[in-house]
Amino acid sequence: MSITLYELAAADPAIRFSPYVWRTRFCLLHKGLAFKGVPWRFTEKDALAPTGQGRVPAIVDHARGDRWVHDSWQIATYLDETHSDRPAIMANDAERASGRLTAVWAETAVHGAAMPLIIGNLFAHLDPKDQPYFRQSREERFGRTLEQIAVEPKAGVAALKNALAPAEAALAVSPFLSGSAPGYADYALAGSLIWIWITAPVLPIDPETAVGRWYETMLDLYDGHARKAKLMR
Ligand SMILES: N[C@@H](CCC(=O)N[C@@H](CS)C(=O)NCC(=O)O)C(=O)O
Repeated sequence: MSITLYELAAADPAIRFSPYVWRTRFCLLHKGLAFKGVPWRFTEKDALAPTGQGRVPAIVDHARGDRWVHDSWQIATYLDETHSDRPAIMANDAERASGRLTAVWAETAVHGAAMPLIIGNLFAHLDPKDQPYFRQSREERFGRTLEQIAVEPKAGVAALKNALAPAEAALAVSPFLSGSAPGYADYALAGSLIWIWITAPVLPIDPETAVGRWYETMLDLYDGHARKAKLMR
């Protein structure tokens, strides 16, 4: 295996649900690099000590002297720079700029809209050793209890659909956010939607929308790689 990928896991280690790790998975598949996912829990900060921080994704590139790289954006640009003999994830400045915009939009607007829908079910499926840490860090971040953040599934799905309006408009006129073929912008939003799809208590994406049709295509990519994800429902 040329790359080890540390990825957030639930109590069930087969459930790998981080949106940022899913972005990295797509980037590794795009590059055609073989990788092995290692389950990691929020509280296992020691395992990431070589990165000097406590978040995943983090990769170890065994073909490049066991080099550690963390952060989904840094990993994407690292893979393009270091494995430049393989297909580019972002071929030029324009693709890097639009890929970055989509990633930051997804992790702010889309994540913010999805949180009330998923937070209860997500918390219930966490490893028990992670639950106190997750509750405390998220309640501090949002200034409310998990129970106060959560909403009924119907309201949550509607808020998510509303937040996805920019992508709905883009995908009504283009097969992919990156144009005629999938690229970083697609991997960024797909990573976020896979996180929501895995953690939501109900099916969160309407299949009869442009986003829904594109999402099915993203699940089919690379031999249906993401379709095999284990869900929390
Ligand atoms: N900017 C980072 C964000 C990574 C991130 O926030 N990862 C979450 C998992 S989804 C994490 O590891 N959180 C650890 C924690 O909250 O302590 C990236 O793009 O990779």
